[in-house]
Amino acid sequence: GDGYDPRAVQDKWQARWAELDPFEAAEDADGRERRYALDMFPYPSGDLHMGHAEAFAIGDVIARYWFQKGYNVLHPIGWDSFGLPAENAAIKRDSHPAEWTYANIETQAASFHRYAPSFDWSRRLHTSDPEYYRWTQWLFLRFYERGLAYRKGGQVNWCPNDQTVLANEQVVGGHCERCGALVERRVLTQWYFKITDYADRLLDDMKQLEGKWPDRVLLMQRNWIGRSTGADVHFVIEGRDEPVTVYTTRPDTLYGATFMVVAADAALAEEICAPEERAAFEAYRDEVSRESEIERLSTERDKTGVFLGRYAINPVNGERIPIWASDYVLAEYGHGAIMAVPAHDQRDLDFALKFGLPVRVVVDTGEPDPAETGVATAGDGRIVNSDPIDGLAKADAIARITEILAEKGLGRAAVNFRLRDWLLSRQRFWGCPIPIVHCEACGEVPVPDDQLPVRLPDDLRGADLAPKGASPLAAASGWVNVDCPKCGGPAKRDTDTMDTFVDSSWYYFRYCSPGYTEGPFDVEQVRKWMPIDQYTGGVEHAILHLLYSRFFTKVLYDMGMVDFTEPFTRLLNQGQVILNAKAMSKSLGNMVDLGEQIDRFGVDVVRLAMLFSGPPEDDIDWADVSPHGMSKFLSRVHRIATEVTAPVGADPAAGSDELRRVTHRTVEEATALVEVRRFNVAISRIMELVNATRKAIDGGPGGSDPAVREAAETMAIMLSLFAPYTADEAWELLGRTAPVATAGWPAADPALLVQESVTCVVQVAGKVRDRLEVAPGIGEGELESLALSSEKIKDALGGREIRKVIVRAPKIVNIVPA
Ligand code: ANZ
Ligand code: ZN
Repeated sequence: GDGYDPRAVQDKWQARWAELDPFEAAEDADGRERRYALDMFPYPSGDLHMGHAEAFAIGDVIARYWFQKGYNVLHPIGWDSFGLPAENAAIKRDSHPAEWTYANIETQAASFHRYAPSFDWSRRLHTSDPEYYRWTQWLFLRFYERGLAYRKGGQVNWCPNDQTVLANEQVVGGHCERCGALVERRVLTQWYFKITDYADRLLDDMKQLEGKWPDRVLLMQRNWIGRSTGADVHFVIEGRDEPVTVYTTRPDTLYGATFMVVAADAALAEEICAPEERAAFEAYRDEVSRESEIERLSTERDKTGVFLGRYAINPVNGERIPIWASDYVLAEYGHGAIMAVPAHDQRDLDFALKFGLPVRVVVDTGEPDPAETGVATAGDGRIVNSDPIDGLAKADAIARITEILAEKGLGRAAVNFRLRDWLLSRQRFWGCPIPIVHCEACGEVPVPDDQLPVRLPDDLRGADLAPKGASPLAAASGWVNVDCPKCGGPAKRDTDTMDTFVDSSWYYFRYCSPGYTEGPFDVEQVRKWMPIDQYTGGVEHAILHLLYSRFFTKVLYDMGMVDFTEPFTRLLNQGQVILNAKAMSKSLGNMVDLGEQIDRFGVDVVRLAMLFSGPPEDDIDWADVSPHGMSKFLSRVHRIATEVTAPVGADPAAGSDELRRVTHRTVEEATALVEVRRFNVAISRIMELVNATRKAIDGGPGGSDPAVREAAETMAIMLSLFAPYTADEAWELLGRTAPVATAGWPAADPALLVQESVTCVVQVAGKVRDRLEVAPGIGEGELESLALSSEKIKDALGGREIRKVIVRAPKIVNIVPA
């Protein structure tokens, strides 16, 4: 363009900012209000990509806006640097995972410096640093002391490729979330966090987040926790002392239960199976053990199952019903056994029709017989065939039958959650070691706080880390064998490492006092900075990371370490950057390279193109953005800055009123738009101001008009949120001292926001007697007194009394004399 080279400007300012460091948060309370802007910290896999560029541009607009507003802003950065890819890279390259990890961190840090988010670099942290994971271990021990970290044996998801256990959340459609391998089930003893103890609070505290978090995220959290209410009902089993309890959300349908189903993989099925059915049962159970939970819950699949040769007694009518085993009942939900009501539950109906079991309608919904249509009737209606509750509607029937069950000791009201405890052990190397020692004499012994961190050994590398089905740490005998901290006898370290979601559940606390050595964070600093005002990141973290962070915060609250229960006051999920309506991926070969885009167009153009393409929540199709258009716009701003000749400090009130009105209206509107995160529209307002300023220079008062300077300075400050390099260059050209980033957000002068006056017609007895110039927003009372004090009106009234005054502000006043 015309003398504007965005890349040269970028290089110049990047070097200067390195010295200025304008974004360090102030340690001491200096009277300013604080704001905490957090971006989800990156995983160091290679260099930054387009997705990072978008997320961090959005988070940066918010932080920079707060800097301009004069707040004391905390806007930190760090790395989520434990995890499998580093380990896989180390195996391939015969190196240590730390080498790959920290090299990538440096690459990303350098790219960030160029991309210029307003980070406080002094607070940088890496979760794989011993100074960080020391405190991850400390927190684990506090959870352990509270009974919130425990070991149990049970069926777990096992990835045969990564040779590690996976949390339920990491199994997507029956496959490993990371590598795509078909997940198997294994019985293993593993560490868990007891997040289920917090299920109610995780649900109820979402009230604090309504309207502040995206609705769909709240919905996903709610569904994941999955609270349902109903009743536990006890069924006596013929030939067994203990009754079997089932959980049902529809106790009103109890009289319609025609069989019972036990999860094929539940211990109960194994126990009660009659000898003559055992062979068939065991064959079936082995089949089921290879199925994923998703497959099992699918309503599309043909139902399968076996009869267990045993009967249960329906507690309310004494009916004898057969007990079956099937895969559609899950061992780990409710009690792992259900009462089947085929008339009103589709899964039960499919099963009944397949195996010739009876179907009995107990709710008359007015729909045709399910036994004939094959469609269960799940809606409300009148209860029938259920003596004590006949005639009642669903809600009343549920209440009444639950009462009856409770009175007779046959059951009670119950609540169930879909949420399970958080499986946190991983049989991999590059993670935070679990600070527990196993002693033959003492059992599980926590590593004392003063012996933390339990460091990862640094002599394992390459092939030592290859998956073997047990943690690679088990092979490091020098590391594993220790003296028991309690009795001094021979003991072994726990060889599992923690799920990396543990590391990311508390990093934002650490940012408040990153060098703190007395605990995970300085309680006073957290009190000062938190909760976080704005959290920005991808919707892929809508469930787990946010749920786990909320859980950690509540535990810290219960420990008295923080005084709030929700860590993230506001949440923004940015859209994806896509290409030609398709997600970018390595496999599709349609990745747009961020570095290359920046080399071609410069950082400001890339940032602006992202932010201008639409609201931050929407996907950006990179095929639709116009870097050239953004480039032209920035060179127009640059040119205006070179053409201002009015001196610094010139009183704008002496300048063009017309341009000043545009400037102040732009400030007013852009501020409101930034507040509601409509950055794209805010940018178009700035573009309009640029147009108006261009016109004022070319065809109006010219560059010496102080109003032109005011407009140019205003656009530079506002532009600093979106295109910081160009903004600083313009600011300097305008004779101001850099950086513009903390120049102060402009305030709109209300007087300049008022539209020019409108003409009000004043009538006496229907005749126009005067015309007044008034403000368009004038109040009725003010307009009436203005009209009555007019000399012309007083003359027209000639001393007559007034019967009525009709005011239609701001256009008409009609005076009716007596
Ligand atoms: C009888 C019944 C009649 C049911 C009816 C539903 C409708 P949510 O809302 O998900 O909690 N159920 C209970 N435990 C189960 C398990 N371990 N595996 C699979 N299904 C199980 O659903 C609770 C309902 O799911 C329960 O209510 C039970 O079926 C089934 F007209 O009991 B219902
Ligand atoms: Zn011991």
